[in-house]
Amino acid sequence: MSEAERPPQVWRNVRLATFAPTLPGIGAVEKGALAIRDGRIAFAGAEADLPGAALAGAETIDGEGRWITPGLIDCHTHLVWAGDRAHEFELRLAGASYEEVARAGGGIVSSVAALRAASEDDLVRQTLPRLDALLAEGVTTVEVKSGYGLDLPGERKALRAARRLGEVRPVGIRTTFLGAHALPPEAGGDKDRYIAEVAGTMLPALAAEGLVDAVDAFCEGIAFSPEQVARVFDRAAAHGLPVKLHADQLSNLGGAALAARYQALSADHLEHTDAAGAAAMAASGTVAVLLPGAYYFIRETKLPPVDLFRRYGVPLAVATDCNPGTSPLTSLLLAMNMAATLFRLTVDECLAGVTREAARALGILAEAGTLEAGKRADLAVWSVERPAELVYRMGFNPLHVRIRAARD
Ligand code: DI6
Ligand code: FE
Repeated sequence: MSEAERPPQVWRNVRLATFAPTLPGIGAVEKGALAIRDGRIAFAGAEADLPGAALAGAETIDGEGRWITPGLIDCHTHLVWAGDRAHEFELRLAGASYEEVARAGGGIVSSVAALRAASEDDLVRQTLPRLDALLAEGVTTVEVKSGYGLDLPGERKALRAARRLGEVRPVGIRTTFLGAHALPPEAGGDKDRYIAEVAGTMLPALAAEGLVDAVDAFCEGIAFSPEQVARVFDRAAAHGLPVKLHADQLSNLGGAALAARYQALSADHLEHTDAAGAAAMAASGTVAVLLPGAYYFIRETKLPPVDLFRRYGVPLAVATDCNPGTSPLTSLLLAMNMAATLFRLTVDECLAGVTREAARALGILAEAGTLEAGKRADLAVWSVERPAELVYRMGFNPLHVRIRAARD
């Protein structure tokens, strides 16, 4: 039985955090009900308003006052990788910086060697425990970036493995091509030539194979310049693909403004973004994806300018950045706690940041991210008294049940 063939369900006696744009804050509905039919939300609102038709032929469930949120969305991960970087972690504990490890041939490039040596099956197998950890906390959609292949076969293998995750687990997978992540060792230091290959060969080939939902790049001194990123983005635009950017993580190269110039869905990290960058993002509707796991793990001290983002009205999302080098984090609940504690996001901002705003950052808000009739029935049901508990606790998982009722 496919998920969509399940009988209709009605949850009564629940509280809803709908995140509907018409309601303030988290869009709370106390004394709520939620109906699912054909894998879609048929009704989400006050139980008193539940139409009789929603009950026809439906299984009725007493939610016992539990809270229902949209299924959580992890909108920035590098989930598919091989091996681990625990040794590098030890080097950094002994005093080496992330940049020093990268310059010494460690870092991203060591994950490239491991990924190239792994088979597609291997990649799926090694990634599943990480995916399962996310799903166990109510995640129903995960963005997965490539960027550890850095050649056409490697990037293809990673993106195919990512897509397969969505076949073996009930989860939505959005794939992002991140060929411009790092310079592969065989490039001999020639960044321009490698970028020409990313933009001219890899991107068109992978897009033609239907493996790419969005295109990302790492704009940084240790990675690629704004001009090089722009060449990749121009090609993405020519293929009608939306872009995202690792921007202003370790220094300010004007990444946020660059992303905004290309109407990027999101600019991510942003610790070093300035007022001009925030203003540009607001004007283009680009979401600021905050990644407190990486901030914590590399002991960054520069805080992302959350107040600036608020002042200019930049939407805020929160994600794990799950990757082997700077954020081996497989808990979106903990990412919310870190965003609150380290970045001083409010509880409502954290919760919206892993639901509605994360959907916006992936360009899937019409389908997911809020509890509104017509959207996919991607839900998380929580055994909590108040939604703040999802942000406040550390290492505790109050998920009652996760529902992923329809395919993308
Ligand atoms: N920024 C990051 O934090 C990760 N990638 C990126 O562009 C790091 C990836 C890694 O070190 O493996
Ligand atoms: Fe990242």
